[in-house]
Amino acid sequence: KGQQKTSKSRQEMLCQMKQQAKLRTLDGSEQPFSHLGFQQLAPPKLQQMYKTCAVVTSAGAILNSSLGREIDSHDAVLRFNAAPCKDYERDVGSKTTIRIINSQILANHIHKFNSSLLFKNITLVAWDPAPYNIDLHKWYQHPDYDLFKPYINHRNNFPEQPFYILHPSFIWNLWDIVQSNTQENIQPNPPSSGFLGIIMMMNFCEEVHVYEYIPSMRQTSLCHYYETYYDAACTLGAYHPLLYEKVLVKRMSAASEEDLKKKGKVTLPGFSKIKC
Ligand code: NCC
Repeated sequence: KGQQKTSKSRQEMLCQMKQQAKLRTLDGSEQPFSHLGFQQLAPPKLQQMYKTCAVVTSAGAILNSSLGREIDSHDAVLRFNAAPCKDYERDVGSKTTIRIINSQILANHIHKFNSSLLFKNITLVAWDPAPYNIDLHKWYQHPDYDLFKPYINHRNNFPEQPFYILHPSFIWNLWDIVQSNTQENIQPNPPSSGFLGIIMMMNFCEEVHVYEYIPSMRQTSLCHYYETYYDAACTLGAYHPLLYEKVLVKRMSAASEEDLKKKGKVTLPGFSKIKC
């Protein structure tokens, strides 16, 4: 009773993650990208290792957390899309090492991808929902939002800035892992940037500290800490299988009740620390 027969232990889930969620970015070795010169265009593979990392979600609940100092104490800090630090340093910190951006950021001019300081002097990782069957030709012709033209431009204009595109196989592998650990049928849409980022960081951090992904006692329907827009779906999910991602992250984590409640923080071991 209670325990479901099909549910894996924490260790088994971590092991599945380590074995099936190796980071993969577009390297131009496949068509149509090889023909388009992506082999020369893509930067050298990401391989720096960090000891401790922070993943800072954009949830409204991080407001009034005073977590900024703790977040900045990590060796690397991951942020999402257009989430700012300026004016929110006390709660979210001021250090950014990597930013995951969905293709709307590249395609939609309101985000000023080319000129905004949010996207300068950091590593960028972009993604777009490709078809589940990973038909790269179809994806290139019909991305959800056109990220390829802005990517090519940006790589040519700022060749020194590390800028990657997630390989769709990484994204859909993660979806498969969420589904394989969930009783219900989840929606056939990619995981949220938050989940992609958490698992990406497990690839090159010994310890991953995730803030306000699993909601703290400050849980609110305020969608983002940086704008006054209220929608509970931001925290629980509509398009993305967010709720199921969060259940999985919580099951994989080793966090005290206190860290969860007060900080909305869970800690995950990096792949290098998982023994299978
Ligand atoms: O909102 P978004 O995500 O940029 O948030 C980044 C990640 O933080 C986690 N989050 C956010 C808010 C909240 N209340 N609770 C949370 O747990 C999630 O893990 C989320 O992924 C995205 O995933 O890329 C998303 O992007 C926005 C939007 O495109 C960008 O902010 C750019 O404006 C999407 N919103 C819309 O398309 C309207 C959102 O669905 C997902």
